Amino acid sequence: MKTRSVLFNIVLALVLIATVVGCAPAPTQAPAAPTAVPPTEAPAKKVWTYPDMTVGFLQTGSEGGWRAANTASYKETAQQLGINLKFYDPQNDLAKQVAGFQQFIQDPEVDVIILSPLEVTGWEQVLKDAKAAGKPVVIQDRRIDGLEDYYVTFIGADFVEEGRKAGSEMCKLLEGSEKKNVWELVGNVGSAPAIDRGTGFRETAEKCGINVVNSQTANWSISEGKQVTEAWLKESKDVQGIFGQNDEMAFGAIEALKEAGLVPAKDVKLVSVDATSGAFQAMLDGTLNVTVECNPLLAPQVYEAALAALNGESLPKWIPSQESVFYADDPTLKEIAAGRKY
Ligand code: GYE
Repeated sequence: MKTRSVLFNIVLALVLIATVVGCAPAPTQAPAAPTAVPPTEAPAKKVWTYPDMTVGFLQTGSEGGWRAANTASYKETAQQLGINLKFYDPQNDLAKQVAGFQQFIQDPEVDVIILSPLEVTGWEQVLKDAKAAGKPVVIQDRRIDGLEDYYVTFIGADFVEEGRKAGSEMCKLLEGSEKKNVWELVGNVGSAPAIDRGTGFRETAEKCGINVVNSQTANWSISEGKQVTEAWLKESKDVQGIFGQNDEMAFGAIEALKEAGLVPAKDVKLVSVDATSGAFQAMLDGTLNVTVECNPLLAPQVYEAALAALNGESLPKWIPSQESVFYADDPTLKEIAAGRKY
C-alpha cells in the first residue's frame, strides 16, 4: 500500500511540474530574430578627374599653322590638367588614322578617344567597336557624316558659315568690279572643311554675281597652292579673286601671282580661312585682303567633354566654336596680331 502512495505522489508531482512549465506564460519578449544580414552596399560610383584620364588622340597630320596650333593646344592643356595623353599623327593618311583608332580601342590604358577625322566617312566600324569596348569618343575640329549614336559630341567650327563669311567678304572686295571671276583652292578631298567651306562660299558669292571659274584641291599646302595657281595662270590671267580654303593655299597663290607679274590683294583680291599668324603677316604686308578665323585652340573644351562623358554626363551632339573675321584695312590689325596665340 505504502509503495503505491509513494508512486502516486511522484506521478502527481511530475504532472504538476509539466503543467506549470507547459502553461508558462509566453515569454514577455519575442525570441531574438536571427541576426539581420546587412544589404550589400552598391559599390560607390567612380568619379573621374583629369589625372585619372588616359586620352588616345588621333590627329590628322602636321600640314600647316592651324594644325600646329591645334596639336600644341592638346599637348599643353594635357600637361596643365595632368592628363595622360597618347598622341598619334597619321600624316594625313586615312588608312593609318583608322588603324590608329583600332590600336587605341585595344589599348587597355586608353579610357577615352578623341578623333580629328581626316574625312567625313569611313568611321562606322571603329565607332561601333569603340562603343562595344565602352570607350567614349569625342570628335574635334572636323565633323563626320551621321553615326551620332556612336560618339559623345563634336566640338568644332561651322565650316559652312566660314564659307559664307568668305563669300560675303569676296563680294565686298569685288563690289563694282566689271568682272567677278574667282578661283577656289580646296582642302583635302572628302574632308568636312573642304566640302562645307565650298558650299558656304557659293551660297553667298553667287548672290553678288561671282563666277567660280576654277576649283581644285591643293591639299591645304603652300606648295600645292602655288602649283595649282601657276597652272591656271598659264591658261588665263582673267581672274579678279582667289578664295583659299586655308591660309597656306592662299600664300601659295600669292607667290604664283607675284611671279606672273600680278599684284596680290590689288589686281587679284584674296580671301582665306584660319586666321593664323602667317595670315596676319600677309595682311600687314598688303598681300592678303581678308582671313576668316577658324579656332584651333579646342583642347580645353574637348577635354572637358571627355571627362563629362566618363562621368556619364550627356552632352549636345555639336558644340560649335566661336570665330571672327580679320581685315587688312583694320587700323588695329598690328595690335590684334600681337595679342594672338597662333
Ligand atoms: O582650315 C586647315 C587644316 O580642319 C579646320 O585643316 C581644319 C583645317 C584648316 O589643314 O589649315
